[in-house]
Parts: sequence; structure tokens; C-alpha cells
Amino acid sequence: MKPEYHFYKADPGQVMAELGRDKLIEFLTKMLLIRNFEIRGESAYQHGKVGGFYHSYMGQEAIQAACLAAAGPNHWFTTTYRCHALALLLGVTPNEAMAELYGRSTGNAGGRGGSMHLYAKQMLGGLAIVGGHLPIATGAAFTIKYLKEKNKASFCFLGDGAVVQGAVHESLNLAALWSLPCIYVIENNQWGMGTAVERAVALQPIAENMAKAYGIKAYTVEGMNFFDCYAMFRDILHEVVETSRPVIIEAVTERFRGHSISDPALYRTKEELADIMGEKDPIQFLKNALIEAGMLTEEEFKRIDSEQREIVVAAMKFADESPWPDPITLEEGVFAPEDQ
Ligand SMILES: Cc1ncc(C[n+]2csc(CCOP(=O)(O)OP(=O)(O)O)c2C)c(N)n1
Repeated sequence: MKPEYHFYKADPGQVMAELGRDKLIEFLTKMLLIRNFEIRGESAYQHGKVGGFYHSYMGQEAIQAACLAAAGPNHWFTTTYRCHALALLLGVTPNEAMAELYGRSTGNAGGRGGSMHLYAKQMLGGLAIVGGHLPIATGAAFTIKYLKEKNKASFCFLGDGAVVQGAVHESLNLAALWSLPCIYVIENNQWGMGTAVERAVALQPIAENMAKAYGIKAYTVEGMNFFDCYAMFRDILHEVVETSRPVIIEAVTERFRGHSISDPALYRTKEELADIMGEKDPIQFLKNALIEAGMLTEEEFKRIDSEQREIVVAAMKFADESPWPDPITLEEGVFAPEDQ
């Protein structure tokens, strides 16, 4: 059973008026790029083109898309191994991202990092140790404060499974003690691998309860609702840069796939999935709202979707035709003191 959430709600009409049609279509397009990237990336994996792990962001697109729509890219960002969307939103091209999944030298990390380790100028990772990126995000918030940078925050996305990890609590404690402009976003997709959140986290709602322990504010939002996420990120960013106090957000969402591509997710029923992937789908939700508001037609939606599919298909071709990293470069980019 879901806990009693106190959701941050927005007026969709107000958000539509504020963002305007062009921006809304721009972010719907980005969400469709992410969706198509994940669908085709998975199929490339099934065809043996992608090695390692594959964690799909399908179902969660509204959260990071709305964050970027509200805050823009001029901040620090960190996330987990479920990192394709954030990289694409921060300007990594589909070609670079796909080539990284394929392990090619033209990839975003030269083919060394693979699916879990994408980067951008403002994105410190794509980091695979659960909870291990919170100290990095907190450190980024420290630099903002130390350098007295204005209108800048450190956004840190983590999963519900990470909140019981020690590094998470040490980070929150320091951020609260030192008043750091860090925005911790728990993307609660209900599962940490195959473990349901209520079997892993003792006190729920998560953010509301955790925040009390550190004397900071918490916000909870419906993570599949682009409008609510946008308004919340806009307001919180304003508050955080004014006060330099950290904040915890819980974005309640669903992942469409298993934990990773090798997880058939047998712990969920077909009915549950159909419910999540129907009208609750964040892309369908935004599409329906825009059609209802007269800002989009079904034909336009289909055209945008197929354009994004073509971009991703071209990225797969680019990746497939790209060279493997030269073995001579193996030691490049590796940090190790020379005399040891
Ligand atoms: C320190 C550490 N422990 C365990 C793992 C193995 N592991 C990888 S993902 C994961 C579950 C994390 O779930 P959650 O934080 O809810 O994120 P989600 O995958 O749902 O996005 C675990 C236990 C790991 N990578 N790092």
C-alpha cells in the first residue's frame, strides 16, 4: 500500500501559459528522444551490440525533463547508472551516447564507460555505486558556495533503494550543517532491483521523514506529471539559491522495465504494468494535455515521434560504423600515480 503523500500540485494551465507552446513541444520532443533511445538501445543490447548492463529510464522521463525545463543546464548534475536521459537532456548527442553504449571510440567516454557512465560538461556522472554519488553532488554544492556562484545549485538524482545507504546520510548531514545548495531528488520508482520499497525503507513517505532528521525541507511530487514536476523544480530552485539550504524531493514514479535488461520483473503483474503504461505514461499524459489545450495534434505528435526514432536509428548506424578504441590508448584517462 502506498503511504499518504502530500503532493506538490501545479495548475497545468498556468504552467502551459508560462512555458509557451514552443518550450512545451521542445521538452515533449526531448522526452520522445529519450523514449526512442531506450527502446532502440535495448534492442541493440538484445542483438549483442551493447555489453555490460542496461538500465532504462522509460516511465521516468517527466522528472529530469521537467527539471531541465525549469532550471536550465547551468548547474551541477549527478545521477545513477540510469543515466541516458540526463546525458541527452544536457546536450550529449544521440550519436555520442549510442556509441558509448556500443563501446566505441566515438562514444561519450571514449567507449570506456558504457551505458552506466555517461558525462556532460555539467554532469559529473552516470555513477554506478548506489548512493556513492551523493558525496560528489554534495561536494559540487560546496564548490558553488565556496566560489560564491549565483543562481546555481547541485542536482542529485538517486533511487529509493539508495536512501538506506550510509553515504546518503553523511551527505545530507554535511549539506544541512554547511547550508549547501544541493537538491537531492529521490526518484521513487517503487523498486530497488526486485525489492519493493516498503520492504527496504522503514519510514515512508521517504523524503518527508528523512528531511526531519536533518532540519531541511522536503517536497513530494507526482513524478509522471510534467506540470507538477516543472512547477516544483522552478519554485525549489528559487528557494535553494536564495537560502542556500539543501532540499530533499521525492518524485513518485514507475519504471516500465525491470531493474535492468536482465530482469524480467516477474514480481509485477500484467495488470499493474498496463495501468502504469497507459494514461499514466508521462509522455501520453503530456501529449493528451497539449492536445486538449489545442497546442498539439495527433499527427504532429506522430511526426515528432518518428523524427526522433530516425535520429536514434541513425545513431545506431553511427555507433556500429565507429571504430573500437585503440588498445594503445588503454592507459589514457586512468588516474594512477606514476611511481607506484
Ligand atoms: C553500494 C552498492 N550496493 C549494491 C549495488 C547493486 N545495485 C545496483 S542497483 C541496485 C538497486 C538500486 O535501486 P534504486 O536506488 O531504487 O534505483 P533504481 O535502480 O530503482 O533506479 C543495487 C542494489 C551497487 N551498485 N552499489
